[in-house]
Amino acid sequence: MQYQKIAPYLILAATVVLLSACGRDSKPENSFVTQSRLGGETSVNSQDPGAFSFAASNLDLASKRSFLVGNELFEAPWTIAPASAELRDGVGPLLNVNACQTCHINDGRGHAPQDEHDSAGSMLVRLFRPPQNENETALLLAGLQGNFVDAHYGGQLQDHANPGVAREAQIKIRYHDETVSFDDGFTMTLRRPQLSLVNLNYGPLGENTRFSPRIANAMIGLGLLENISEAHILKNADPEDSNNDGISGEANYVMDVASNTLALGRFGWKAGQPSLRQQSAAAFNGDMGLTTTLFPRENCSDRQVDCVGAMSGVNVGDHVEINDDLLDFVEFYTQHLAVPERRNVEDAEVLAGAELFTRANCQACHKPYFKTQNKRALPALSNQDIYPFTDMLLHDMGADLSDLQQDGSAAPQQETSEFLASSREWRTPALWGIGLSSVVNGEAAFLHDGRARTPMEAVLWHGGEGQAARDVVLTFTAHERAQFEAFLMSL
Ligand code: HEC
Ligand code: HEC
Ligand SMILES: [Ca+2]
Ligand SMILES: [Ca+2]
Ligand SMILES: [Ca+2]
Repeated sequence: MQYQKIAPYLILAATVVLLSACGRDSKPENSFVTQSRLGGETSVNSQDPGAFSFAASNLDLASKRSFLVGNELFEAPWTIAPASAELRDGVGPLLNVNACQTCHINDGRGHAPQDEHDSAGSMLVRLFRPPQNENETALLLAGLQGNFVDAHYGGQLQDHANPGVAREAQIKIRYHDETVSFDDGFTMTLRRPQLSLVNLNYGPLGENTRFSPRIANAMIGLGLLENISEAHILKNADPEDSNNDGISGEANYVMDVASNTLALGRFGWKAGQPSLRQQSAAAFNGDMGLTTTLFPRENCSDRQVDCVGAMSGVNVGDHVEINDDLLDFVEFYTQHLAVPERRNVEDAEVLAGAELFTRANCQACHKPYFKTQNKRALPALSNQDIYPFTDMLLHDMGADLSDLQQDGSAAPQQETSEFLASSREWRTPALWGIGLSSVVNGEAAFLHDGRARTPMEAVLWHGGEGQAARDVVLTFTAHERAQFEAFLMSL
């Protein structure tokens, strides 16, 4: 009797020993196929609409309290100055919205307007222009200037303003349907966006001003990405494509405002920000009209007189609207949102889908595995085996995804950039949590401008260095497409 009870365990133990002995699954970098804890020990088990809002599960209690303070600052709206809640005032005069969470919906991604009548509530439009003379070109080449911006409207379009100040304009997006055919004849309809700004309140845009529309990213696992060593990221860079695989990941180097030096870019769709602190301070400034020690000037251009003259929420004793203590909490919050665990990792269809992901060479850019470095100040984020599915590098994704011709014009347009990222280059986005995106935000959209309604649509827009992977996907049969999507939705 005893024997019967013990035997299955013996067999199981023997199998485990055998499996780990054969090597393949024992190394963390090879085990992404059945790995469910994508964020290492930070991972949480949830598939609810709140799945992206948890603190890293390995945070200690005191740190969880800091996280909650940061969460409050991320979620609650800021008010117009002067207000009684004086630590929380100073929003505007120009802004997109008055809370971080309005764009990062439920700590998840944003979306693009559904049609030309819908508002752009969780996205923004950056405004770039090409350099106009040799001096400006030299500044770009030296990395001293990330880009040049519109003379009247600055580097970002704010579509809201406080009373008494005119908003800059409204964002309108129209879509044109396009059909893509798989090799077996199955077709899918993609929507190509065409962007225009209407009701421009500060005169016409500069003749060469180009639009770079961007939806808000999901907030999960960002502190882990910040804690991958620069050396590990650069190991995958291959700017000249010396291994001849058609893929030439490149690092962005961007201005670190606090130290006034160039640093590896990690955040934003073009890796234009070096750290979560600077990205958050830039969001306070550009998206909400709130000043910090990193960005102490309101986001008004010199020609926006009402904006320059409006009252700000500078508190007695401070020179800025958000002091460093508050910024510390927001930084801590953005570092410590947990990554949800994968679902159905042992499901046969999902396992087959993982094979197809590898067959299409998606992992050439969407790198499954990194180990984070050891940072004493950030114990929860240290030494973690993580599976983000990004290389954190820039790739040329082709003309369809370029910042040029966004207005639908056919005339050739001069190149724009964000530091080293050209109009066609984007940082590989992490894929962890992607299968829960629409649970968290019912309108979740994909790619930098939210044109894709599903992860599969996002894949079908891959051009440039991503074209070969997309072309493999077009050969998939109906059953393979289902397996491939099952794998993506398991992430
Ligand atoms: C108007 C919408 C909007 C608001 C409000 C907003 N964000 Fe964002 N957020 C974005 C967009 C769009 C991006 C991508 C930016 C880019 O590519 O340049 C982004 C990117 C980020 C990232 C980097 C994510 C990544 O994966 O690289 C962080 C961190 C972030 N935002 C934090 C904040 C914080 C903190 C606040 C509030 C202070 C905030 N955001 C408010 C739209 C917004
Ligand atoms: C050459 C590098 C490269 C390859 C290969 C590649 N991708 Fe991407 N992927 C990117 C980049 C860069 C983006 C962002 C493009 C943009 O936003 O315009 C992206 C975006 C995505 C998105 C949307 C993510 C989001 O947050 O909106 C998905 C899903 C995706 N890729 C899946 C895949 C799959 C599946 C494959 C294999 C068939 C693949 N990719 C192959 C670089 C690559
Ligand atoms: Ca302000
Ligand atoms: Ca502006
Ligand atoms: Ca290469």
